[in-house]
Formats: sequence, structure tokens, C-alpha cells
Amino acid sequence: MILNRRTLIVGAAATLAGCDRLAKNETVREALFSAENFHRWAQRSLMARDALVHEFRPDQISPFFRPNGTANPNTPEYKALWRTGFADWRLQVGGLVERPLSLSLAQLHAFPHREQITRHDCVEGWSAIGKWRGVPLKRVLDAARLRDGARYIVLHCADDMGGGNGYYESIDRVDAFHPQTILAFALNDQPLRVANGAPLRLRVERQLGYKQAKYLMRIEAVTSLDGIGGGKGGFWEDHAGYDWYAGI
Ligand SMILES: Nc1nc2c(c(=O)[nH]1)N[C@H]1C(S)=C(S)[C@@H](COP(=O)(O)O)O[C@H]1N2
Ligand SMILES: [Mo]
Repeated sequence: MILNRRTLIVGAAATLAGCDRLAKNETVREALFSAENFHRWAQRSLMARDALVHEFRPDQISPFFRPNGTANPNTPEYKALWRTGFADWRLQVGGLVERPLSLSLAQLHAFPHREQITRHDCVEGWSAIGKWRGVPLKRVLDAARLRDGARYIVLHCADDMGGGNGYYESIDRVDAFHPQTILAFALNDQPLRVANGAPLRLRVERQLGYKQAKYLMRIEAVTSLDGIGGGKGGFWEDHAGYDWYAGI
């Protein structure tokens, strides 16, 4: 039997509720996939959330990794960073951490790396296989030392999405510490190009495309997602009602 993670969760919920249609109901979806509820649900469920996603062979890499969403943040700040090859770019790591960090690309390169060939699935109906190289998010969070109250990691991006609050995403500690969750600076053996999120993007391989935040500027550890953007944990969650937990 082949089940994806989402089918499994919805299926389990439906079994509990005793009704298949119920799981497709908006309210039930909201109850299952919102950040607050997912956390509680996942802890009790039988899912092995630390399981690895499939990694592909080099000959399976897609010839072109199609960009989607913002293809260039085009803000004055981003353009200034891009012009100097991101020499002045820093990744800020703050919030509920004992040691806030400000990391240059060179400093990130000095961390241990991970390389993985994975499939990216966008809800708009396309997929691409790419080889990502980057620093496991766990390494950076360990260096910053998360405080006990830190339940979510929020990723703030450089693109302002038309004067709104900017693109952002969030994941919980389980995904943040997953071995395939990396801050990627290279795609297919090349430095990440602007269209795919230069200089640094998230790869959280257990989840769908919109969680793969590009153009990372700041990482923030928080107890609650309230008060960040629209409070639903991400740009698309706030604006289009996408599930906070986009597991595949
Ligand atoms: N900062 C930022 N991150 C983003 C987006 C975006 O518009 N801005 N789009 C998301 C969506 S919907 C997808 S499918 C992937 C696309 O990544 P790609 O451009 O490398 O294909 O990035 C995600 N991360
Ligand atoms: Mo997407």
C-alpha cells in the first residue's frame, strides 16, 4: 500500500471521526493542519516524522529547475547585496536563542555540509529534481542554542511580495532538526542563482514547495506564530489558506 504522509494523516483522522468525507471538510482540515493543532496531533500520532525522503540518482536530476513565485526580490536592499556578490549579506539568527548569530556566507560554508538529490513538489502541479548542498539547519540552531520555549523556527525572506509583510515561512522543531532540512547555498553544483533563492534558501524535504523559503535573511525562534505576519505561519497560509503543515 502506498500512502503519502498527508493521506495517512487525513486517513487516520477520518478513521477516528468515522467518516471519510469529514476529513475533506474545511474545518477539519484547519483543525488538523494548522500549526497549533498539528503540533499536538503529530506528537500523538504514529508517524515517524524523522524518516528520510527518497534521494535520487545524479542521472535523475531535472535539466532545468524551474523558478516559481518571486524570481528576483528586486528591492533596493536585495539589489545592493547582489551587486557585491552577497559579500555584505548576513543571516541573522535570533529570537529565543542563547547566542544570537549573524553569519556571512563564508561562515556558513565553514559549517559541515550535506548534499541531497530530492524532488520538489509545487502545489501548482509541477515537480523538479535537484541536487542541493547546504548546512543542516540543526547545526546552525545548535550553534545559536535554542531556548526551551522555542517551538517554531520562522524564516524571513528578502522579497516583500508587493509591499506586504514579505514572504516568510515557519516549521516546527521536528522539521527544523530533520537531517534533510538544510540551508542550501548551491543547486546542481552551482552557487544558488537569484531565481532559485540566492544566496540561501531553506530545503525542508518532507514538505511541499511553498515551505521552501528562498532569499533567507533572518531566522527567528519563537514560542508562538501569533503576531508574525498574519499569524498563520507563512505567506501562503496567511493569504491563500494553504495548510501550515504541507507534508508529503
Ligand atoms: N521567498 C520566497 N520563497 C519562496 C517563494 C517565493 O515566492 N518567495 N515561492 C515558493 C514556492 S510556491 C515554490 S514552488 C518554491 C519554488 O522554488 P524555485 O523558485 O527554486 O523553483 O519556492 C517557494 N519559496
Ligand atoms: Mo509552489
